[in-house]
Amino acid sequence: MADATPHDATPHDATPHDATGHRTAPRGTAPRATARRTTVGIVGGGPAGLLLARLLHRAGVDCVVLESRERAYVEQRQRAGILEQGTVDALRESGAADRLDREGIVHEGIELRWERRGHRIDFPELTGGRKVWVYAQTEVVRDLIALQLADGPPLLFGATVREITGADTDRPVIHYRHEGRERTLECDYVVGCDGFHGVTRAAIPEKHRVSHERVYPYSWLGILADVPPSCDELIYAHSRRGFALHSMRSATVSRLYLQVPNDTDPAEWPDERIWDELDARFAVDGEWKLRRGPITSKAVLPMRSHVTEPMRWGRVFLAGDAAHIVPPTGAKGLNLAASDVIVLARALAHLQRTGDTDLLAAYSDTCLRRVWRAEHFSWFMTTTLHTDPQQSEFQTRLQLSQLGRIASSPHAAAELAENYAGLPIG
Ligand code: FAS
Ligand code: PHB
Repeated sequence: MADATPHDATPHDATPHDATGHRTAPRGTAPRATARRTTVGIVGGGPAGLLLARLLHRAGVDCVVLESRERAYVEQRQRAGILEQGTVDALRESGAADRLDREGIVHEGIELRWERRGHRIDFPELTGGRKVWVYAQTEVVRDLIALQLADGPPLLFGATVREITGADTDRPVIHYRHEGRERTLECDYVVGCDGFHGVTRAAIPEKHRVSHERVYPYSWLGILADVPPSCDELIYAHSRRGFALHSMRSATVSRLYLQVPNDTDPAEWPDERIWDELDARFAVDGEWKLRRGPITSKAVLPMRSHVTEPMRWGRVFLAGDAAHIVPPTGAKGLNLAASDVIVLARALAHLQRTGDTDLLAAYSDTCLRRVWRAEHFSWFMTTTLHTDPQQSEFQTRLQLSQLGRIASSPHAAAELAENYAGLPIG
């Protein structure tokens, strides 16, 4: 493998300059000109790229974010809903949590439901105080974009990265198209935060890149509905008809998911059919009732587990979905992206302060330990709670036994609670 230890670099003055060498747009506006050099080039303006930029900016490390989509598109993409303590702490440290602290909903547990019974998992009791926040990824992204456009570092929308060259040199270059022109950004380091379908992963030579993959034999049909949630905390339901999840976005908007076959067309699921099926899957003894309301969005989400190793090659790093994918049953995707960039920002700030590359050299191994823990937990939640149409009665009985064990053993419940609420980072 090429020398993957980044050469010592005393980060240069990377004030972004336009093609004529002048400083780019002053603080407070998105740069009209385009940057040509920076310390850290970040590909992708999703939660990973934006949080990394915020953390680096606060540490005085120059960076530029290149995002292919337009702002409106990035801000409306419906995705994750649960933030772990570590993610919330990082957003607070970077000054991006004001609205989260006003509007986020603190949750201290979840309910598991199966065979018409429910069992609550109490996070603080089982983890020594940890909890989670309900605050949609769309809101996290909105908050980070607003901060970055107001306070820097440069964030370019409509900037599509074509490729990264020089990954194993001390000057990797990002080649991208912006405002109709092919451009380059020379960096000390490049970080691929460009998601599962991005281009940065290809900077790792194929013969040195190992991918681990599992595709699940079912998908999720996710809906948003203008109806108050029928529960105070999330309900994860196992049923022989298939999995269902009751989440939320606010006191007036519910977010629900139900397991469907792969390649399901949302058009096959009119509102009435969705509510009837959810009713059947959430069925429980007692007074509980599922509130219905107008469904404002429907989308089918395939489910896969994926890990690319290593998460670094020379001076190019991968973070978030560019490096790994988890099925959303464990609410880990966004939080794993956040933990990657928290580790990376610490390493780059350490380099800037001390010139020492030891934390950077350890980045991939440090992150992969947590990635594989999250992969296992997401696989466990998915295979315990979903009913594969091909599964045997034996497999169903194993699932029911596991759920019964969690309900009867504080040790089994604590294992779930610790993983769900999030393990310490780094
Ligand atoms: P992202 O994919 O969010 O962002 C990558 C960014 O890079 C995008 O903005 C993209 O436009 C940009 N990009 C790509 N190629 C580029 C290029 N060549 N040049 C420039 N920019 C480029 N997780 C959960 O925890 N719970 C959930 O319920 C959940 N639901 C999900 C539903 C869907 C449909 C998907 C796809 C994911 C879901 N996830 C969920 C996981 C999701 O939240 C991810 O973990 C999270 O978005 C990861 O953030 P990033 O790594 O920043 O990647
Ligand atoms: C969501 O609110 O979108 C959500 C919550 C928990 C999950 C997955 C998605 O496990």
